[in-house]
Amino acid sequence: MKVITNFVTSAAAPHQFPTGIVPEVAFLGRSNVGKSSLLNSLVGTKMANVSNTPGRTQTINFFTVNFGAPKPNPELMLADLPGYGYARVPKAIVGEWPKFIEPYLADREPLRLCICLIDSNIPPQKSDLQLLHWLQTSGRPFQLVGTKTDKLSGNKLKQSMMALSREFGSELLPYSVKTGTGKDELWRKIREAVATL
Ligand SMILES: Nc1nc2c(ncn2[C@@H]2O[C@H](COP(=O)(O)OP(=O)(O)OP(=O)(O)O)[C@@H](O)[C@H]2O)c(=O)[nH]1
Ligand SMILES: [Mg+2]
Repeated sequence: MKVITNFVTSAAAPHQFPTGIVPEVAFLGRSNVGKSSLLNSLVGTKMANVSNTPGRTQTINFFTVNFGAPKPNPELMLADLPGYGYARVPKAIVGEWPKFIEPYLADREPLRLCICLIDSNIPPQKSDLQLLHWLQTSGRPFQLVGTKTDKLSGNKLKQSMMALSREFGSELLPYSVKTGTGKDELWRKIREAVATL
């Protein structure tokens, strides 16, 4: 499947969010979990900035997607969000997070699916549980994804994914941008979520 992507805008406040009715999918997770990398892996080109330094993405960055061929209207919007909860990110950045993330999650009308990224290499984190709880109580559909699965092998990966699924009360889809694991399955979930308007 050919994916055509275009950058739309970077928003640091709700009034800067793009208007329109294109169904939208958001990428959420702690700083450095791999949100921007996963978005790039899905669309097959380097659209979003990736970095070793946590806190790299500080605005909500919007990208349009068309499948197969360019069309007058986008079929899908992807939103790359800033991360939360990374201990080494300066307080100033973490402190800013809720100011525009929470309004985004609470009020964003075209939002169809929240893709919540969880690092498959580390134990469950309180900040992830808090986000999940928030999404569950607000009724936002979400899909958990376990990132960086290439760093673990065999039994270790299986055990870690099972422990995380148990803790979060929802299945995690394994993903690696290095090997491409999970890409087809995640696209299926996205298209499914977008089709049920
Ligand atoms: N081994 C491995 N490394 C990964 C994978 N995905 C991301 N990374 C690395 O993790 C680091 C952070 O990736 P980003 O995509 O910038 O993470 P982010 O969640 O967007 O981070 P913020 O924008 O700071 O919130 C980078 O060094 C990536 O190369 C993966 O599947 N496997
Ligand atoms: Mg990022």
